[in-house]
Amino acid sequence: MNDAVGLQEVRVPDLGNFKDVAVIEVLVKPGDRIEVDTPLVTLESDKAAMDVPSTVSGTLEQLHTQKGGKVSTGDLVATIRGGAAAAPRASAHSGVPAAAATPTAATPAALPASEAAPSPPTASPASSLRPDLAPIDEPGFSRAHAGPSVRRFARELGVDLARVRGSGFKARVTHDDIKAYVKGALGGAPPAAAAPGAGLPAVPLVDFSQFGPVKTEPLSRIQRISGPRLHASWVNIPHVTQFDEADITELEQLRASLKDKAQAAGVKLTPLAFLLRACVKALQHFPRFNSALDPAGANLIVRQYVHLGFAADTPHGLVVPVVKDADRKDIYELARQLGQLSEKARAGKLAPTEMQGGCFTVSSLGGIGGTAFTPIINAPEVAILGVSRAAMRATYREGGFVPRLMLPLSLSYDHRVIDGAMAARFTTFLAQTLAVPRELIEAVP
Ligand code: CAO
Repeated sequence: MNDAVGLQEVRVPDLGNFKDVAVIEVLVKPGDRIEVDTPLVTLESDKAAMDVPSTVSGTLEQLHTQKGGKVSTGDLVATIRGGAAAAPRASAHSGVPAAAATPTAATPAALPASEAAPSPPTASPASSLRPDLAPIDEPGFSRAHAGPSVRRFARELGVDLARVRGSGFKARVTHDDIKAYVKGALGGAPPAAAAPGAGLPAVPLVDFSQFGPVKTEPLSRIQRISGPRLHASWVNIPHVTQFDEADITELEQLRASLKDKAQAAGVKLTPLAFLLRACVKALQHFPRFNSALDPAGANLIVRQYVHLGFAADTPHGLVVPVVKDADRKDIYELARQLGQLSEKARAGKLAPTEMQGGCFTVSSLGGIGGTAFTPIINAPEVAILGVSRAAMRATYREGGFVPRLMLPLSLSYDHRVIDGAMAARFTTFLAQTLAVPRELIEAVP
């Protein structure tokens, strides 16, 4: 409702079925000059972000909501003194572009038409004047977590949103982040790292609730940290996975014969300890698997030590403790370290140093099941060994089928560093080593 002394109200437009939508940004303050369509606040539901633009021009008298507040259709957002109301629009909503008022399934943030149709990089005056600002990567820009007014602002300045690190709620990019980014570029400071996924084609966003009930569960802290790392490895490293099988019939017999003795010494002798010992031997034989590519991709850094990581499934998520100097430990010491580190991992008590410095990782799902999988390399390592569940198989030997316990191996490797022939030699060596277990229990020289 608008009064006679020139105060006019701006209310939340029709939000469809949304109620109590969060106000995540307040874009104006009392005393500001407001034009028709000036964004006043940004709202975010669990499906979309939208600005509430002013429907009148004048001076902002009062804001009736604040950052962190909740609003629903028709709630008073602001009172504006003087000026004129917007001419009526074709849209049924009070001055809100239809796209902004109705979040859709496939749009991360409801955008004004100018945003929905991205302009070519050269269209931005700022980017053509400022060589420091990289051209806009459109898929990355559209995926960036930012409200429409921030998007508009970024467009005006020629800033690629995908490159701006967001400081807002859930890493949302704010106006201040854009300003800081531009200042950094003007001052020659290196721009913030690109958001994960920048430059990649976008995956369609779907409003799952249109098909049935849903609930939202936050990722664990570990998953939030490891997710981008796994993604970085997946998109940066050309992975190939080599599959093989090791005959561990004798290894399991030997392990069974040593189990009680080990247990009396307080050690659980699982197949993983034997695998680590066999991996040490394989890494010593094929030092390239114990290397890392230098950042320029021109040299290999070959480690002269062997620290082995192993994936551990914990209630908080996947972690990779590292057994340091695995090449100096015998099978019992490896088993002891595996036990201690696994226990700490499950209790969430691993120190950061206990997860650093790994050269090569073993990911064993053998205690759970499965026949093979394609593990993701734990970058900057160049290979990872996946181990699945051993099973009795009929194996053809010396003219007849005999039952043998076969262990599936899945070796993923960085094809820039390791070629297929070397990977096949590595798994063959590993399989042969595991097939002669007596050598695995010998004292370490
Ligand atoms: N085939 C058949 N049985 C196997 C086996 C295999 N490959 N590997 C282990 N087992 C058996 C063990 O012998 C043990 O049985 P017993 O108690 O009768 O001896 C049982 O499975 C459980 O072993 P375990 O899992 O407790 O011990 P482990 O040393 O093999 O593994 C650890 C330890 C920490 C690696 C494991 O608990 C774990 O977390 N695995 C999951 C790793 C993971 O999530 N990888 C995926 C990463 S990518 O997302």
